[in-house]
Amino acid sequence: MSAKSHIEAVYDQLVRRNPGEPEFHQAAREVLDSLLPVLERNPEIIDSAILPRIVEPERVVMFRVPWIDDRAKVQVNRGFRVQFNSAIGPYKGGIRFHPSVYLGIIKFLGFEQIFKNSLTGLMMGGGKGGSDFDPKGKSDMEVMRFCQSFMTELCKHIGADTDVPAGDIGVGGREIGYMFGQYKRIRNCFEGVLTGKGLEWGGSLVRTEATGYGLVYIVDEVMRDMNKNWEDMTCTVSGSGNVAIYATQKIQQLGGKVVAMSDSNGYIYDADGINLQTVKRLKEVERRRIKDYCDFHKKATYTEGCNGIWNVKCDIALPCATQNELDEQAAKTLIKNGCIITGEGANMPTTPEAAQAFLTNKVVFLPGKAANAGGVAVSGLEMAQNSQRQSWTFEKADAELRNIMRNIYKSINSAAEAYGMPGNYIAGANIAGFMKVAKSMMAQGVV
Ligand code: NDP
Ligand code: 2IT
Repeated sequence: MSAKSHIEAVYDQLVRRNPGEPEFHQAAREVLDSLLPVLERNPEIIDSAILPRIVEPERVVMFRVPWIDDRAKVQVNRGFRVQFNSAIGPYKGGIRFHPSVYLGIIKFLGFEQIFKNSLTGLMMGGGKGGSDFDPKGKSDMEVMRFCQSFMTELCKHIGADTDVPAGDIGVGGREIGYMFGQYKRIRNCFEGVLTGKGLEWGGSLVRTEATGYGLVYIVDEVMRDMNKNWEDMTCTVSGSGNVAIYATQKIQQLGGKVVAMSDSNGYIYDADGINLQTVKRLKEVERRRIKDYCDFHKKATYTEGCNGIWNVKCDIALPCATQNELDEQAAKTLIKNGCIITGEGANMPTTPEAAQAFLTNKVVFLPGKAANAGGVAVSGLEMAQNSQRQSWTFEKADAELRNIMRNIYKSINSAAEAYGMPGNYIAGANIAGFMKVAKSMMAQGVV
Protein backbone atom coordinates (compact mmCIF):
# COMPACT_ATOMS: atom_id res chain seq x y z
CA MET A 1 0.00 0.00 0.00
CA SER A 2 1.34 3.46 -0.88
CA ALA A 3 2.06 5.94 1.86
CA LYS A 4 -0.73 8.14 0.57
CA SER A 5 -3.38 5.43 0.62
CA HIS A 6 -2.19 4.25 4.05
CA ILE A 7 -2.75 7.78 5.39
CA GLU A 8 -6.19 7.98 3.80
CA ALA A 9 -7.17 4.59 5.22
CA VAL A 10 -6.06 5.64 8.71
CA TYR A 11 -7.95 8.92 8.44
CA ASP A 12 -11.13 7.29 7.10
CA GLN A 13 -11.16 4.78 9.92
CA LEU A 14 -10.56 7.55 12.46
CA VAL A 15 -13.56 9.51 11.17
CA ARG A 16 -15.73 6.39 11.22
CA ARG A 17 -14.65 5.46 14.74
CA ASN A 18 -14.95 8.96 16.17
CA PRO A 19 -18.13 10.37 14.64
CA GLY A 20 -19.21 13.90 15.54
CA GLU A 21 -15.74 14.96 16.73
CA PRO A 22 -14.66 17.54 14.12
CA GLU A 23 -11.87 19.06 16.24
CA PHE A 24 -10.23 15.65 16.61
CA HIS A 25 -10.55 15.00 12.87
CA GLN A 26 -9.01 18.41 12.16
CA ALA A 27 -6.01 17.86 14.44
CA ALA A 28 -5.39 14.35 13.08
CA ARG A 29 -5.77 15.42 9.43
CA GLU A 30 -3.03 18.01 9.82
CA VAL A 31 -0.56 15.62 11.45
CA LEU A 32 -1.26 12.78 9.00
CA ASP A 33 -0.79 15.09 6.01
CA SER A 34 2.57 16.25 7.36
CA LEU A 35 3.75 12.66 7.65
CA LEU A 36 3.45 11.71 3.97
CA PRO A 37 7.14 12.32 3.13
CA VAL A 38 8.14 10.59 6.36
CA LEU A 39 6.28 7.42 5.44
CA GLU A 40 7.68 7.51 1.93
CA ARG A 41 11.19 7.57 3.34
CA ASN A 42 10.53 5.17 6.26
CA PRO A 43 8.21 2.34 5.14
CA GLU A 44 8.83 0.48 8.41
CA ILE A 45 6.45 2.99 10.02
CA ILE A 46 3.69 1.61 7.81
CA ASP A 47 4.72 -2.00 8.43
CA SER A 48 4.59 -1.60 12.19
CA ALA A 49 1.19 0.14 12.02
CA ILE A 50 2.37 3.20 13.94
CA LEU A 51 -0.31 5.50 12.51
CA PRO A 52 -3.38 3.34 13.28
CA ARG A 53 -2.00 2.91 16.80
CA ILE A 54 -1.02 6.53 17.43
CA VAL A 55 -4.49 7.89 16.55
CA GLU A 56 -6.17 5.51 19.01
CA PRO A 57 -6.01 6.63 22.65
CA GLU A 58 -4.49 4.00 24.96
CA ARG A 59 -7.32 4.65 27.40
CA VAL A 60 -10.36 6.93 27.74
CA VAL A 61 -12.02 7.54 31.09
CA MET A 62 -15.43 9.25 31.24
CA PHE A 63 -17.27 9.80 34.49
CA ARG A 64 -20.13 11.48 36.30
CA VAL A 65 -19.22 14.48 38.45
CA PRO A 66 -22.04 15.22 40.89
CA TRP A 67 -21.71 18.22 43.23
CA ILE A 68 -23.88 20.48 45.35
CA ASP A 69 -24.23 24.16 44.51
CA ASP A 70 -24.67 27.05 46.95
CA ARG A 71 -28.46 26.71 46.81
CA ALA A 72 -28.12 23.08 47.97
CA LYS A 73 -29.14 21.81 44.51
CA VAL A 74 -27.46 18.76 43.00
CA GLN A 75 -25.58 19.49 39.78
CA VAL A 76 -24.17 16.90 37.40
CA ASN A 77 -21.27 17.44 35.02
CA ARG A 78 -19.27 15.07 32.89
CA GLY A 79 -15.56 14.40 33.44
CA PHE A 80 -12.96 13.10 30.97
CA ARG A 81 -9.38 11.92 30.90
CA VAL A 82 -7.91 10.72 27.64
CA GLN A 83 -4.61 8.87 28.15
CA PHE A 84 -3.39 9.03 24.59
CA ASN A 85 0.17 7.81 24.38
CA SER A 86 2.78 6.71 26.93
CA ALA A 87 5.62 5.67 24.60
CA ILE A 88 8.05 8.31 25.89
CA GLY A 89 6.80 8.93 29.43
CA PRO A 90 3.82 9.09 31.78
CA TYR A 91 0.72 10.72 30.26
CA LYS A 92 0.98 14.49 30.69
CA GLY A 93 -1.38 17.29 29.77
CA GLY A 94 -3.79 19.83 31.15
CA ILE A 95 -7.36 19.75 32.40
CA ARG A 96 -9.92 22.10 30.82
CA PHE A 97 -13.11 23.28 32.53
CA HIS A 98 -15.35 24.95 29.95
CA PRO A 99 -18.99 24.40 28.91
CA SER A 100 -17.86 23.54 25.35
CA VAL A 101 -15.87 20.50 26.55
CA TYR A 102 -16.92 17.09 25.17
CA LEU A 103 -14.95 14.01 24.22
CA GLY A 104 -13.90 15.37 20.80
CA ILE A 105 -12.22 18.44 22.34
CA ILE A 106 -10.29 16.35 24.84
CA LYS A 107 -9.20 13.92 22.11
CA PHE A 108 -7.90 16.70 19.87
CA LEU A 109 -6.00 18.23 22.75
CA GLY A 110 -4.64 14.88 23.94
CA PHE A 111 -3.56 13.93 20.42
CA GLU A 112 -1.65 17.19 19.87
CA GLN A 113 -0.11 16.88 23.32
CA ILE A 114 1.75 13.71 22.24
CA PHE A 115 3.81 15.62 19.68
CA LYS A 116 4.14 18.81 21.72
CA ASN A 117 5.51 16.94 24.71
CA SER A 118 7.92 15.05 22.48
CA LEU A 119 9.24 18.37 21.09
CA THR A 120 10.17 19.57 24.58
CA GLY A 121 12.84 16.84 24.74
CA LEU A 122 11.53 15.73 28.15
CA MET A 123 10.08 12.32 29.04
CA MET A 124 6.35 12.96 28.87
CA GLY A 125 3.59 11.08 27.06
CA GLY A 126 0.38 12.71 25.85
CA GLY A 127 -2.92 13.09 27.68
CA LYS A 128 -5.66 15.59 28.39
CA GLY A 129 -8.70 15.89 30.60
CA GLY A 130 -11.53 18.15 31.50
CA SER A 131 -15.17 18.75 32.15
CA ASP A 132 -18.09 20.72 30.77
CA PHE A 133 -18.24 22.49 34.15
CA ASP A 134 -18.34 26.29 33.76
CA PRO A 135 -16.37 28.03 36.53
CA LYS A 136 -17.72 31.46 35.48
CA GLY A 137 -20.02 32.93 38.08
CA LYS A 138 -19.40 30.09 40.56
CA SER A 139 -18.35 30.82 44.13
CA ASP A 140 -15.01 29.56 45.45
CA MET A 141 -16.85 26.95 47.51
CA GLU A 142 -18.75 25.70 44.46
CA VAL A 143 -15.51 25.42 42.54
CA MET A 144 -13.98 23.55 45.49
CA ARG A 145 -16.84 21.09 45.75
CA PHE A 146 -16.75 20.49 42.02
CA CYS A 147 -12.95 19.94 42.01
CA GLN A 148 -13.22 17.52 44.94
CA SER A 149 -15.89 15.48 43.19
CA PHE A 150 -13.93 15.50 39.92
CA MET A 151 -10.79 14.28 41.69
CA THR A 152 -12.65 11.63 43.68
CA GLU A 153 -12.95 9.69 40.43
CA LEU A 154 -9.86 10.97 38.59
CA CYS A 155 -7.52 9.92 41.43
CA LYS A 156 -8.08 6.27 40.52
CA HIS A 157 -6.47 6.78 37.15
CA ILE A 158 -3.52 9.14 37.73
CA GLY A 159 -0.24 9.22 39.68
CA ALA A 160 3.23 10.80 39.58
CA ASP A 161 4.55 7.98 37.34
CA THR A 162 1.26 7.23 35.54
CA ASP A 163 -0.47 10.42 34.47
CA VAL A 164 0.23 13.98 35.61
CA PRO A 165 -2.49 16.56 34.81
CA ALA A 166 -2.08 20.36 34.96
CA GLY A 167 -4.11 23.46 34.10
CA ASP A 168 -5.70 24.63 30.86
CA ILE A 169 -8.73 26.87 30.12
CA GLY A 170 -10.67 27.41 33.35
CA VAL A 171 -8.11 25.57 35.48
CA GLY A 172 -5.47 27.65 37.26
CA GLY A 173 -3.77 27.71 40.64
CA ARG A 174 -7.03 27.69 42.61
CA GLU A 175 -8.41 24.57 40.92
CA ILE A 176 -5.05 22.73 41.02
CA GLY A 177 -4.94 23.41 44.78
CA TYR A 178 -8.40 21.96 45.43
CA MET A 179 -7.69 18.93 43.23
CA PHE A 180 -4.30 18.29 44.85
CA GLY A 181 -5.81 18.44 48.34
CA GLN A 182 -8.45 15.86 47.45
CA TYR A 183 -5.94 13.54 45.72
CA LYS A 184 -3.67 13.58 48.77
CA ARG A 185 -6.58 12.94 51.09
CA ILE A 186 -7.97 9.95 49.20
CA ARG A 187 -4.70 8.35 48.11
CA ASN A 188 -2.82 9.25 51.31
CA CYS A 189 0.14 10.17 49.15
CA PHE A 190 1.98 13.48 48.77
CA GLU A 191 3.50 13.23 45.31
CA GLY A 192 3.96 15.30 42.16
CA VAL A 193 0.68 14.12 40.65
CA LEU A 194 -0.27 17.56 39.31
CA THR A 195 1.84 20.42 37.99
CA GLY A 196 1.12 24.10 38.39
CA LYS A 197 1.09 23.62 42.17
CA GLY A 198 1.58 26.45 44.66
CA LEU A 199 5.19 27.37 45.35
CA GLU A 200 4.93 26.32 49.02
CA TRP A 201 3.83 22.76 48.19
CA GLY A 202 5.91 21.58 45.27
CA GLY A 203 5.16 24.03 42.47
CA SER A 204 7.88 25.36 40.20
CA LEU A 205 8.83 28.97 39.75
CA VAL A 206 8.11 30.15 36.18
CA ARG A 207 5.26 27.59 35.64
CA THR A 208 2.65 30.36 35.86
CA GLU A 209 4.46 32.45 33.26
CA ALA A 210 5.83 29.55 31.19
CA THR A 211 3.42 29.24 28.27
CA GLY A 212 3.32 32.96 27.50
CA TYR A 213 7.04 33.47 28.11
CA GLY A 214 7.89 30.40 26.03
CA LEU A 215 5.74 31.67 23.16
CA VAL A 216 7.57 34.99 23.13
CA TYR A 217 10.96 33.25 23.44
CA ILE A 218 10.33 31.25 20.27
CA VAL A 219 9.04 34.35 18.47
CA ASP A 220 12.24 36.06 19.63
CA GLU A 221 14.30 33.33 17.93
CA VAL A 222 12.45 34.04 14.68
CA MET A 223 12.99 37.79 15.11
CA ARG A 224 16.74 37.27 15.54
CA ASP A 225 16.81 35.32 12.27
CA MET A 226 14.88 38.13 10.58
CA ASN A 227 17.01 40.88 12.15
CA LYS A 228 13.99 42.57 13.69
CA ASN A 229 13.76 44.54 16.94
CA TRP A 230 10.98 44.35 19.51
CA GLU A 231 10.98 48.16 19.77
CA ASP A 232 9.54 48.26 16.24
CA MET A 233 6.86 45.63 16.86
CA THR A 234 3.15 46.16 17.44
CA CYS A 235 1.42 43.01 18.69
CA THR A 236 -2.11 41.77 19.21
CA VAL A 237 -2.70 39.02 21.75
CA SER A 238 -6.12 37.40 21.88
CA GLY A 239 -7.52 36.13 25.16
CA SER A 240 -6.73 37.60 28.56
CA GLY A 241 -6.12 34.44 30.54
CA ASN A 242 -2.93 32.80 31.71
CA VAL A 243 -1.23 32.48 28.31
CA ALA A 244 -2.25 35.90 26.99
CA ILE A 245 -1.22 37.76 30.15
CA TYR A 246 2.29 36.32 30.37
CA ALA A 247 2.91 36.58 26.62
CA THR A 248 2.05 40.27 26.95
CA GLN A 249 4.28 40.64 30.00
CA LYS A 250 7.30 39.17 28.18
CA ILE A 251 6.69 41.26 25.03
CA GLN A 252 6.61 44.39 27.18
CA GLN A 253 9.78 43.36 29.04
CA LEU A 254 11.56 42.96 25.70
CA GLY A 255 10.42 46.43 24.56
CA GLY A 256 7.52 45.48 22.26
CA LYS A 257 4.01 46.93 22.36
CA VAL A 258 0.74 45.04 22.77
CA VAL A 259 -2.22 47.13 21.60
CA ALA A 260 -5.14 44.68 21.85
CA MET A 261 -6.40 41.86 24.07
CA SER A 262 -9.77 40.09 24.32
CA ASP A 263 -12.08 37.70 26.12
CA SER A 264 -14.97 35.66 24.75
CA ASN A 265 -17.22 38.76 24.67
CA GLY A 266 -15.05 41.29 22.86
CA TYR A 267 -11.69 43.05 22.58
CA ILE A 268 -10.01 46.18 23.84
CA TYR A 269 -7.70 48.42 21.84
CA ASP A 270 -5.26 50.76 23.53
CA ALA A 271 -2.98 52.62 21.12
CA ASP A 272 -0.68 53.60 24.01
CA GLY A 273 -0.04 49.93 24.77
CA ILE A 274 -2.10 47.74 27.11
CA ASN A 275 -1.64 48.46 30.81
CA LEU A 276 -1.03 44.90 32.02
CA GLN A 277 -1.45 45.75 35.70
CA THR A 278 -5.08 46.62 35.00
CA VAL A 279 -5.67 43.43 33.00
CA LYS A 280 -4.05 41.30 35.72
CA ARG A 281 -6.16 42.85 38.44
CA LEU A 282 -9.39 42.50 36.44
CA LYS A 283 -8.72 38.94 35.30
CA GLU A 284 -6.51 37.27 37.94
CA VAL A 285 -7.89 38.89 41.07
CA GLU A 286 -11.40 40.19 40.45
CA ARG A 287 -12.45 37.74 37.67
CA ARG A 288 -14.13 40.51 35.67
CA ARG A 289 -14.66 41.15 31.93
CA ILE A 290 -12.08 42.75 29.62
CA LYS A 291 -14.63 45.46 28.79
CA ASP A 292 -14.09 46.95 32.26
CA TYR A 293 -10.53 47.93 31.21
CA CYS A 294 -12.02 51.00 29.54
CA ASP A 295 -13.33 52.26 32.90
CA PHE A 296 -9.70 52.78 33.93
CA HIS A 297 -8.14 53.84 30.62
CA LYS A 298 -10.28 56.44 28.94
CA LYS A 299 -8.45 56.46 25.61
CA ALA A 300 -8.92 52.70 25.17
CA THR A 301 -11.88 51.37 23.18
CA TYR A 302 -13.95 48.21 23.54
CA THR A 303 -15.54 46.35 20.61
CA GLU A 304 -18.15 43.65 21.09
CA GLY A 305 -17.25 40.27 19.48
CA CYS A 306 -13.93 38.58 20.11
CA ASN A 307 -12.95 37.75 16.50
CA GLY A 308 -12.77 41.42 15.53
CA ILE A 309 -9.38 41.60 17.26
CA TRP A 310 -7.77 40.35 14.02
CA ASN A 311 -8.83 43.58 12.27
CA VAL A 312 -6.33 45.47 14.43
CA LYS A 313 -3.20 46.27 12.44
CA CYS A 314 -0.16 44.51 13.87
CA ASP A 315 3.27 43.06 13.04
CA ILE A 316 2.87 40.03 15.29
CA ALA A 317 -0.39 38.18 16.00
CA LEU A 318 -0.55 35.79 18.94
CA PRO A 319 -3.86 33.89 19.27
CA CYS A 320 -3.95 32.83 22.93
CA ALA A 321 -7.63 32.10 23.59
CA THR A 322 -9.11 28.96 22.04
CA GLN A 323 -9.42 26.59 19.05
CA ASN A 324 -10.42 27.92 15.62
CA GLU A 325 -10.55 31.55 16.77
CA LEU A 326 -8.58 32.78 13.74
CA ASP A 327 -10.20 31.91 10.41
CA GLU A 328 -9.21 32.48 6.79
CA GLN A 329 -10.88 35.89 6.62
CA ALA A 330 -8.99 37.00 9.73
CA ALA A 331 -5.73 35.66 8.30
CA LYS A 332 -6.24 37.59 5.06
CA THR A 333 -6.89 40.79 7.00
CA LEU A 334 -3.74 40.27 9.09
CA ILE A 335 -1.70 39.61 5.94
CA LYS A 336 -3.10 42.70 4.24
CA ASN A 337 -2.23 44.77 7.30
CA GLY A 338 1.40 43.67 7.15
CA CYS A 339 1.60 41.00 9.83
CA ILE A 340 4.95 39.14 9.60
CA ILE A 341 4.73 36.51 12.38
CA THR A 342 1.84 34.49 13.85
CA GLY A 343 2.49 32.33 16.91
CA GLU A 344 -0.12 30.02 18.40
CA GLY A 345 -0.27 30.43 22.17
CA ALA A 346 -3.57 28.53 22.23
CA ASN A 347 -4.08 24.99 20.96
CA MET A 348 -5.21 24.91 17.29
CA PRO A 349 -6.48 28.53 17.29
CA THR A 350 -5.86 28.85 13.54
CA THR A 351 -8.17 27.09 11.08
CA PRO A 352 -6.43 24.97 8.41
CA GLU A 353 -7.41 27.50 5.69
CA ALA A 354 -5.99 30.39 7.73
CA ALA A 355 -2.74 28.52 8.38
CA GLN A 356 -2.42 27.81 4.66
CA ALA A 357 -2.94 31.51 3.91
CA PHE A 358 -0.06 32.41 6.24
CA LEU A 359 2.24 29.83 4.62
CA THR A 360 1.34 30.93 1.10
CA ASN A 361 1.94 34.57 1.94
CA LYS A 362 5.27 33.89 3.70
CA VAL A 363 4.06 34.99 7.12
CA VAL A 364 6.17 33.04 9.63
CA PHE A 365 3.71 30.66 11.25
CA LEU A 366 4.61 28.96 14.54
CA PRO A 367 2.13 26.15 15.33
CA GLY A 368 0.94 25.58 18.88
CA LYS A 369 2.72 22.25 19.30
CA ALA A 370 5.97 24.17 19.17
CA ALA A 371 4.98 27.69 20.19
CA ASN A 372 3.00 26.91 23.35
CA ALA A 373 5.16 24.00 24.52
CA GLY A 374 6.78 26.18 27.18
CA GLY A 375 3.95 25.49 29.62
CA VAL A 376 4.24 21.74 29.55
CA ALA A 377 8.03 22.05 29.40
CA VAL A 378 8.12 23.82 32.77
CA SER A 379 5.58 21.24 34.00
CA GLY A 380 8.24 18.67 33.08
CA LEU A 381 10.77 20.70 35.05
CA GLU A 382 8.33 20.77 38.00
CA MET A 383 8.17 16.95 37.84
CA ALA A 384 11.97 16.79 37.82
CA GLN A 385 12.19 19.09 40.85
CA ASN A 386 9.54 17.04 42.69
CA SER A 387 11.49 13.82 42.03
CA GLN A 388 14.67 15.45 43.33
CA ARG A 389 12.78 16.98 46.28
CA GLN A 390 14.29 20.31 45.25
CA SER A 391 13.15 23.77 44.15
CA TRP A 392 15.08 25.64 41.52
CA THR A 393 15.50 29.41 41.41
CA PHE A 394 13.45 31.53 39.01
CA GLU A 395 16.61 32.20 37.01
CA LYS A 396 17.40 28.52 36.58
CA ALA A 397 13.88 27.51 35.54
CA ASP A 398 13.63 30.49 33.17
CA ALA A 399 17.02 29.71 31.59
CA GLU A 400 15.97 26.08 31.06
CA LEU A 401 12.71 27.26 29.45
CA ARG A 402 14.56 29.62 27.15
CA ASN A 403 16.92 26.81 26.15
CA ILE A 404 14.06 24.38 25.49
CA MET A 405 12.26 26.90 23.26
CA ARG A 406 15.51 27.52 21.34
CA ASN A 407 15.95 23.78 20.83
CA ILE A 408 12.35 23.41 19.67
CA TYR A 409 12.90 26.14 17.11
CA LYS A 410 16.05 24.38 15.89
CA SER A 411 14.37 21.01 15.62
CA ILE A 412 11.27 22.21 13.76
CA ASN A 413 13.55 24.13 11.41
CA SER A 414 15.76 21.17 10.66
CA ALA A 415 12.87 18.70 10.29
CA ALA A 416 11.15 21.05 7.82
CA GLU A 417 14.39 21.35 5.85
CA ALA A 418 15.21 17.65 6.00
CA TYR A 419 11.87 16.83 4.38
CA GLY A 420 12.11 19.52 1.70
CA MET A 421 9.74 22.07 3.20
CA PRO A 422 11.96 24.82 4.64
CA GLY A 423 10.01 27.38 6.67
CA ASN A 424 6.95 25.12 6.98
CA TYR A 425 6.91 24.80 10.76
CA ILE A 426 3.59 22.94 10.77
CA ALA A 427 5.30 20.07 8.97
CA GLY A 428 8.51 20.61 10.96
CA ALA A 429 6.76 20.38 14.34
CA ASN A 430 4.60 17.41 13.38
CA ILE A 431 7.53 15.48 11.92
CA ALA A 432 10.04 16.24 14.68
CA GLY A 433 7.49 15.48 17.40
CA PHE A 434 6.36 12.29 15.68
CA MET A 435 9.76 10.72 14.97
CA LYS A 436 10.79 10.28 18.60
CA VAL A 437 7.42 8.76 19.54
CA ALA A 438 7.36 6.48 16.47
CA LYS A 439 10.87 5.17 17.16
CA SER A 440 9.94 4.48 20.77
CA MET A 441 6.76 2.66 19.74
CA MET A 442 8.68 0.51 17.26
CA ALA A 443 11.28 -0.38 19.90
CA GLN A 444 8.60 -1.31 22.43
CA GLY A 445 6.77 -3.78 20.17
CA VAL A 446 3.07 -4.11 19.49
CA VAL A 447 1.52 -2.65 22.64
P1 NDP B 1 -7.56 30.77 30.68
O1 NDP B 1 -8.75 30.09 31.18
O2 NDP B 1 -6.59 31.36 31.63
O3 NDP B 1 -7.94 31.91 29.63
C1 NDP B 1 -8.67 31.61 28.50
C2 NDP B 1 -8.90 32.89 27.72
O4 NDP B 1 -9.43 32.57 26.45
C3 NDP B 1 -9.90 33.81 28.37
O5 NDP B 1 -9.60 35.15 28.07
C4 NDP B 1 -11.21 33.37 27.72
O6 NDP B 1 -12.22 34.35 27.74
C5 NDP B 1 -10.76 33.10 26.32
N1 NDP B 1 -11.65 32.10 25.73
C6 NDP B 1 -11.90 30.85 26.18
N2 NDP B 1 -12.81 30.22 25.43
C7 NDP B 1 -13.12 31.10 24.46
C8 NDP B 1 -14.00 31.03 23.35
N3 NDP B 1 -14.74 29.93 23.11
N4 NDP B 1 -14.04 32.12 22.55
C9 NDP B 1 -13.29 33.22 22.81
N5 NDP B 1 -12.46 33.33 23.85
C10 NDP B 1 -12.36 32.29 24.64
O7 NDP B 1 -6.82 29.69 29.75
P2 NDP B 1 -5.30 29.66 29.25
O8 NDP B 1 -4.78 31.02 29.04
O9 NDP B 1 -4.56 28.73 30.11
O10 NDP B 1 -5.47 28.91 27.84
C11 NDP B 1 -5.64 29.61 26.62
C12 NDP B 1 -5.25 28.70 25.47
O11 NDP B 1 -3.88 28.30 25.62
C13 NDP B 1 -6.05 27.39 25.36
O12 NDP B 1 -6.16 27.05 24.00
C14 NDP B 1 -5.14 26.39 26.05
O13 NDP B 1 -5.40 25.07 25.62
C15 NDP B 1 -3.79 26.88 25.58
N6 NDP B 1 -2.63 26.47 26.37
C16 NDP B 1 -2.56 26.71 27.72
C17 NDP B 1 -1.45 26.34 28.43
C18 NDP B 1 -1.29 26.65 29.87
O14 NDP B 1 -0.24 26.36 30.41
N7 NDP B 1 -2.27 27.23 30.55
C19 NDP B 1 -0.33 25.64 27.77
C20 NDP B 1 -0.46 25.50 26.35
C21 NDP B 1 -1.59 25.90 25.70
P3 NDP B 1 -13.47 34.22 28.75
O15 NDP B 1 -12.92 34.55 30.09
O16 NDP B 1 -14.46 35.17 28.25
O17 NDP B 1 -13.92 32.78 28.66
O1 2IT C 1 -1.92 22.53 26.41
C1 2IT C 1 -1.00 22.42 27.23
O2 2IT C 1 0.15 22.12 26.89
C2 2IT C 1 -1.31 22.68 28.64
N1 2IT C 1 -2.43 23.05 28.96
C3 2IT C 1 -0.25 22.48 29.68
C4 2IT C 1 -0.11 21.03 30.03
C5 2IT C 1 0.78 20.72 31.19
O3 2IT C 1 0.81 19.53 31.55
O4 2IT C 1 1.45 21.59 31.74
